[in-house]
Amino acid sequence: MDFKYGNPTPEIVFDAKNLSGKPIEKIERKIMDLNMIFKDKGASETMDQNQIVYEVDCYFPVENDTEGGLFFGITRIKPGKVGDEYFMTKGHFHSNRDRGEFYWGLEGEGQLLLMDEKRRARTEVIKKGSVHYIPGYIAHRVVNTGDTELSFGACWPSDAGHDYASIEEKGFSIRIVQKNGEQHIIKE
Ligand code: PAN
Ligand code: ZN
Repeated sequence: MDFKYGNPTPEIVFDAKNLSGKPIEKIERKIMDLNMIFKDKGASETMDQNQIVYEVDCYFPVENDTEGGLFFGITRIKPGKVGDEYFMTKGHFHSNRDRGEFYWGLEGEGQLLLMDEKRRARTEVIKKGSVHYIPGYIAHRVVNTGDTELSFGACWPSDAGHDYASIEEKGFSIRIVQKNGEQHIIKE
């Protein structure tokens, strides 16, 4: 690594729309990848399976599983609903449960759902300028409750890993739905 003082070229640059610079890994999640997470399976099955729900641009400066390293990502969630439930990320615990993470809001507005292993859940409003510390042992998911794209940044340890299976199996204990034009939290 070059430690020259004042190197004018940053490794990567970001805005609310993308990440660029060094090689960036792009992940797309479509309705077909997310049928299991929404409550109304009938509604998701009738939608265009190729519709993109969210995209993630990731910068992995070190190998996956490196102890002491960090990863960086920008997630953009489209506005939309499956039935009355807003578009959202899959959500996960970290495989190495004690690994924490920072999220910060860039554009749009939504809710960050946080749930511990006893399924106790709470929410934080995520919007431009909000910063969220997600401690270890806490599952996290972001829901776009607005009518514009919601984007947020994330930084997590390179040896955190993602446990999606627990969430696919049992879900979160709360969901965010729209009723009479307003957002509501419902318990599972
Ligand atoms: C984030 C998430 C990203 C997409 O970078 O991976 O927002 O959400 P899902 O991974 O739940 O599909 C993060 O939390 N990394 O650990
Ligand atoms: Zn995470």
